Amino acid sequence: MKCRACGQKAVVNMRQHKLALCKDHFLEWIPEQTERFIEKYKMFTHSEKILIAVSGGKDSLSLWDIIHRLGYQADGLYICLGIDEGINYSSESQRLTEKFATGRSLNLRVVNIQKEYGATIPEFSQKSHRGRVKPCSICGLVKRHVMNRVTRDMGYEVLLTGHNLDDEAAVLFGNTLSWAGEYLLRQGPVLPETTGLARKAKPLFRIYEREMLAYALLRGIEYIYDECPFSDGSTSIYYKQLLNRLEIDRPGAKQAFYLSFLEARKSGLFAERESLQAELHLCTNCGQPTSAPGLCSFCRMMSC
Ligand code: Q46
Ligand code: ZN
Ligand code: ZN
Repeated sequence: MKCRACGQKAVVNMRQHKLALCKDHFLEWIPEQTERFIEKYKMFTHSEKILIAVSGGKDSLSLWDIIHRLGYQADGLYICLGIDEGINYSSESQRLTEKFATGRSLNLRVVNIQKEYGATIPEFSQKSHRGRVKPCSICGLVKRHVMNRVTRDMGYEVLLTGHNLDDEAAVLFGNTLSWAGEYLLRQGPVLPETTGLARKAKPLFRIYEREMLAYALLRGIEYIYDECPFSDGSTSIYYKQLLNRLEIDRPGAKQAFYLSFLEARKSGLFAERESLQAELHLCTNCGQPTSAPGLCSFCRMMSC
């Protein structure tokens, strides 16, 4: 297989684009594509202050690398969840994130959940569910709260996350299986700022996971190979596997599934629902939005 741009040996073949590229051209192509999507979906501009949520994994560190190469002003936010599970998951991912930032002279903010809120994520989960279920719902709640708080309070205009196309397609697949209208309405590459909530964008949402993996490896980015130990057996991994099976027979199926959803929504698939959108209230303690008056779920959990 030859690189379409220069005829040298290709290292990546993207069947969904009918495009094979050599290392150098692939490493140029990914930031070019990302820039194109940032502009097309009006995610943010060069004059805005950007915060990137980084976990130490391949997607978020590669995103920071790309955004930096494209000349945007972006700081990183690492949230230490206090997950150990015998593999030092949090401390190792923090070490790699700090190494990445230091090596490129980038500004990294670190929020340690245990230091700031008195317990690690597994400990919070133990308290609320007595360890019966995985800590993921609590973890998601805490991460969303902290990311939004830091973005707003530190004067950033937009928060970026490293979700790739496989992540987005798997979430969409789950939401479609249960026709979760509220979630389908909110899923997209850019969530505009609303009262109490910062703007969010996912610049990698059109890039396949395997390409992000190739990017991280070819750029020599040191990231944490282990997934969070609590992600084992998760439904999102199962949905990703199902979609990948579909992709083998029909290259581009994952991408078409997600993009045709965005198109359908744009042409009014959920128009009626949108006008009925539930009224949001602001939490009386932290000021972030909540569906019921009074405290938001994060502040309720903290007050227990
Ligand atoms: S939610 Fe669950 Fe993830 Fe939190 S506890 Fe780990 S797997 S990190 S995206
Ligand atoms: Zn080439
Ligand atoms: Zn609150």
